[in-house]
Amino acid sequence: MKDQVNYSLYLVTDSTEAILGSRDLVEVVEQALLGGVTIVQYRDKSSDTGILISTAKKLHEKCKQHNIPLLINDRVDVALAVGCEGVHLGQDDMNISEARRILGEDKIIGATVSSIEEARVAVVRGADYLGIGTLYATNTKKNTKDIIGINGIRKILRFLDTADEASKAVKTVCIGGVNASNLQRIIYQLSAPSPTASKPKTIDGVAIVSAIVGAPNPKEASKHLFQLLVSPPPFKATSNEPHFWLEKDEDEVTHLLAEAIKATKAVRDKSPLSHNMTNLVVQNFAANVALAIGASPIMANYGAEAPDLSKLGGALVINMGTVTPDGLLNYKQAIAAYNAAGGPIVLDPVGAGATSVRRDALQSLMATSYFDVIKGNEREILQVARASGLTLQSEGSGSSQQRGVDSGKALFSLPEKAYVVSLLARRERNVVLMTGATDFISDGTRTYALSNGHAYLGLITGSGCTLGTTISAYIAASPGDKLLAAVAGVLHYEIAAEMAAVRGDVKGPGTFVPAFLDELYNVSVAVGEGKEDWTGVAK
Ligand code: 3NM
Ligand code: MG
Repeated sequence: MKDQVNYSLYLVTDSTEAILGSRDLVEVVEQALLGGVTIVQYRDKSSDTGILISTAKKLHEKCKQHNIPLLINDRVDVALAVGCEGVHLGQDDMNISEARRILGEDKIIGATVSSIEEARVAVVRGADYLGIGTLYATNTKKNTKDIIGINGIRKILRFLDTADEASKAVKTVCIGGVNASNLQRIIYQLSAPSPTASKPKTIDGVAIVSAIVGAPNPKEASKHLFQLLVSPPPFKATSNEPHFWLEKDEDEVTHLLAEAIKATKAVRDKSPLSHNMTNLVVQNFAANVALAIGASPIMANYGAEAPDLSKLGGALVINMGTVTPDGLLNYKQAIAAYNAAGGPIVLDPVGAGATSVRRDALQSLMATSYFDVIKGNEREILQVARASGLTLQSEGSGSSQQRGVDSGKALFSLPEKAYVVSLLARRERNVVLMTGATDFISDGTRTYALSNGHAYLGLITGSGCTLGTTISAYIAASPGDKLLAAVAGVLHYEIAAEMAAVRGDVKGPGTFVPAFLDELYNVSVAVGEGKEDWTGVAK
């Protein structure tokens, strides 16, 4: 019985004026049950014992009608009086072992945990499930101990996964700030395949207060949340069979190039919108690059425009090149719109390691967003890896402090780079591109090394940024396999650079820029119109 409990949409009640208002709690819970919540916790921190028991009895009646377990927050005595299915205990409540002695093996006992140590202790003491939080800051509970974010929850899940059998078996829900706008992303990010476990521990559910109890219509709200829970998120990446590190497998190269040609044609045929929220330095160049490859650019840094723009079938580029507090809010507004519409987003964390402001901005964006592609140079990607909570054993000899936005000296060997990129992509469930003389790109299962391009790209401004623009157009035009689309974008861009660099009229970086725009355009026309392919020039 106990192991059949469905924790997926876990309602925690609240009887305060701020959330419940003047409504009747029993009525609200009944609506939520009709909407599809799968388990209910009665949480009332202020009522007298008599009221707690009489309300709990009414709630238990309703829950039984729907065959849904009812748990009582904190009060083992109330649970006993009512005969409901169990209790939920905070860190300051009765010890789990004592509650177990009183309630017996059949009752459900859950525990609030916010750290690995608390999780370990709760499992040892016999908790059936863990409520892990606080995920995000919430108005519902102001005195929460720690805001641990997605990474904090991941760490606890990973710990449980690698500990004993009881830890592997314990159920988990996350709590704090979960609502319809972030539920799918939270589940998606907490369900990433693990590098070590073949069937990694994932979150079993989300615990929610205000998004249900405080909703104008708790039944519709629960129904909507349940629907989101069981549907794939709009931004879901296509998952493919694992491939292995590509050295020079001829078949694989032929396949990649054939796909790249299709993707180049698709950009030309569809002329997708490339919505750039980018820095002052590259706006003009990025727009020209987008036009040259056949895409349709818009430079729109105002987040309020994004809800409309996100519906046009294009992709968004977030380029942190000139981040400001205002800019960060605009990014977040735009990211929320594209994540909701399923429009792909490319994150270009320009100079992410350079200042604490940029490190914090990256951290904050990573914690609240899904990015389909993250591209950057070695130091930027290392900063992203840190923001994602990856601990890298060896970070080479150099310091990770970045000067300016140039790429600096290499920190990792080539196989290490490939490994970092694949680890990060697997963790974020997206595509990660680390640029350099050799580019590494991975979706966590397939990792490619590409070595096209020309040294002139390192001598002009915006070559990294406009590669992000190029990739955005490619994934907008070919969303089915984002890795192949991004690879195609890289190939188009870098092969055009090679062709430009050897032109007779190119004498240096200055003359390279217009020649590069010409060749981006020429590749697009030649491949897009099927006149020739460029497989011959790919290395
Ligand atoms: N416990 P909402 S956060 C009851 O972190 C509770 O342990 C938390 O409310 C914890 O879904 C929380 O409205 C409130 O954000 C969650
Ligand atoms: Mg408590």
